[in-house]
Amino acid sequence: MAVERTLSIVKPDAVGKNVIGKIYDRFESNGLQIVAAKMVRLSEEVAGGFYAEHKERPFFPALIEFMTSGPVCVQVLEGEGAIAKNRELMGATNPQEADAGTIRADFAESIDANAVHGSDSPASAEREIAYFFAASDICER
Ligand code: IDP
Repeated sequence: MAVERTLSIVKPDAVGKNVIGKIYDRFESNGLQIVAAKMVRLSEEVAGGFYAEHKERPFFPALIEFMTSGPVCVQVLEGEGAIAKNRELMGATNPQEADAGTIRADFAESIDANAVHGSDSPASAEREIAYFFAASDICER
């Protein structure tokens, strides 16, 4: 399997619960390395641009309100099959439907506040990484 990079976000609910380290441990214990990371408070403009594909969905205003409600941790994860591996570790979008032992099953309450984001395809990963990081921000390890 090819080594890939994917964009991950620890969302405001998980940062607020003080479980950043527990979530990072899921990545590091499962073959993913953090090659760039920062904590930021997203503006409405930045959050809206990130989730532009959902702009017409009914949940978009609530999503932006939530994503700007507190700081987030944004990181680039690298590893073999990193995009699918991260999605597997995250679990289903709705934590009530997420498999036991996944990040969302263990740390998230609801579909609105579901602890983490992860790119869902190579094209999204490329766009999302570039949205938050310059090439020079990403460290070779
Ligand atoms: P993903 O985060 O699992 O990739 P997406 O479908 O890309 O899921 O949706 C982005 C985010 O929008 C979700 O993580 C969730 O927070 C929110 N969301 C998606 N669908 C719904 C919904 O039906 N109701 C409320 N929020 C939703």
